[in-house]
Amino acid sequence: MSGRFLFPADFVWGAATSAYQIEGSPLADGAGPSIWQRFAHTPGMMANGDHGDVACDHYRRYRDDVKLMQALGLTSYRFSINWSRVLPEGTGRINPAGLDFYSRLVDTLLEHGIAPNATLFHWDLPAALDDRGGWLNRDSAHWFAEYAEIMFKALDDRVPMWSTLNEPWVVTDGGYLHGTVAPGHRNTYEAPIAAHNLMRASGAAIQAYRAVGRQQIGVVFNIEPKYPASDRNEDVAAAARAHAYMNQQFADPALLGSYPPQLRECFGDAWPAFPASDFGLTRQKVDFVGVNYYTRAVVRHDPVQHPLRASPVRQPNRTYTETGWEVYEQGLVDTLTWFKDRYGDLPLYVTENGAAFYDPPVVEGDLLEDPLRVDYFRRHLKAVHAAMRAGVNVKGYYAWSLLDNLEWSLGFAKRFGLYHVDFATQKRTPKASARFYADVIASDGACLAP
Ligand code: GBH
Repeated sequence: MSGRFLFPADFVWGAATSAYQIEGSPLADGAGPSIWQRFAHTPGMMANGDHGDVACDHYRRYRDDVKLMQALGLTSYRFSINWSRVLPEGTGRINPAGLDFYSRLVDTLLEHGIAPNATLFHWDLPAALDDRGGWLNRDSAHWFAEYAEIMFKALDDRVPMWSTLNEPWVVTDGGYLHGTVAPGHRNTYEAPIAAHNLMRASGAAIQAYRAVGRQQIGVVFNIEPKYPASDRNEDVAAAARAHAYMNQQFADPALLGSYPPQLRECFGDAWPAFPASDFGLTRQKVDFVGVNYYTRAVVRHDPVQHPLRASPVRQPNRTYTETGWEVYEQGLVDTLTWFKDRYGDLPLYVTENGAAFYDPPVVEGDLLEDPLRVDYFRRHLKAVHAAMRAGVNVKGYYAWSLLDNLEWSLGFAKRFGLYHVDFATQKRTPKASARFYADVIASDGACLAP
């Protein structure tokens, strides 16, 4: 048995989910509606008319789902909290039943030896706050800090790892620039404002944590390396713009206290003059950073694409997943090393990594074979190890996702789960990738060696 792919004994092995994608019962027990509740019930927004009213029914089946986590051997579980369960109007009045759901989930995880990793915001803003301008309102930083402090006071004695935001880029690019996710706006002027307020909110929540929290807090970014399609100057510059927009627009204000210059160049008039004093708020000491990695992009200059003047180029003879994303594990090595080079030697977690592929029909008693997903996980776990050998401080890995779930506006058809979910019966069936991941965890990665 080669020791080449052995991970340290304290390496965190996890799986991730998010509230609106799995919980169902979005209005149960006094919860208020979120913008995803609203968006998913707006005709035309969701593939196949899908919505999160039931999803994986995790709100009622969470005890069974924790057993599935235990069967994998997970040492940590990353979930998100639906803000409007706890604060139905987003601020002010607390709904004790909503708080209690997360308290029971946390206790159940701990009873099964699984460390809770809680994300405060995975895109489901309370609808009542959207009615007050949502992330375009500068008060959003205070609203978020108020909610965060309530959660810290309720759960920090039992939750060792917190994140403020999941993937703010998706919120602003999809939610404010292109309208593909909630709240569904298409406005070049709004996107940078929402982005800035999200990072002010993250900073305000971290400040609140330093006053009342005792464990670890960080923030989670989606990072996707951008490689130029050729070595021509215009393609190199296009890749740099795409990189600044997706990978630096959020991490730079959080970790360096500034924005990369390409953003002003792309947004022009729509780039606001942000008060210099805001960067003291955005830049807070974090205990770790979470990196969500799925794919890379190869980018060319494309003058008609507003605002980036850049387009992705499809690569011939490569494997693409069912969401159209290239399988490219070297991008994870490059991402982790880039992060360390730019932002310093912070503890990093891969907080999401996974792939949608079509799975064969479930046959009772047979293992559900998903060889492309197994291959995806194998390649990316080796890539994590390669980054660690190159000196990056990666402390854990979370597979996306524990369960097939609501893939946002793409609906239930795109399946990322280690466990297959039959959405008609709620039956969970392990895929071969679940067995593979359990073997990786049980062997500390030794089974990855050829
Ligand atoms: C994550 O977002 C989310 O956190 C999670 O909720 C979601 O279910 C999961 O991933 C799977 O989607 O090739 O030009 O289309 C993913 C963020 C950003 C990753 C866009 C892929 C592809 C760009 N994604 N990116 S493109």
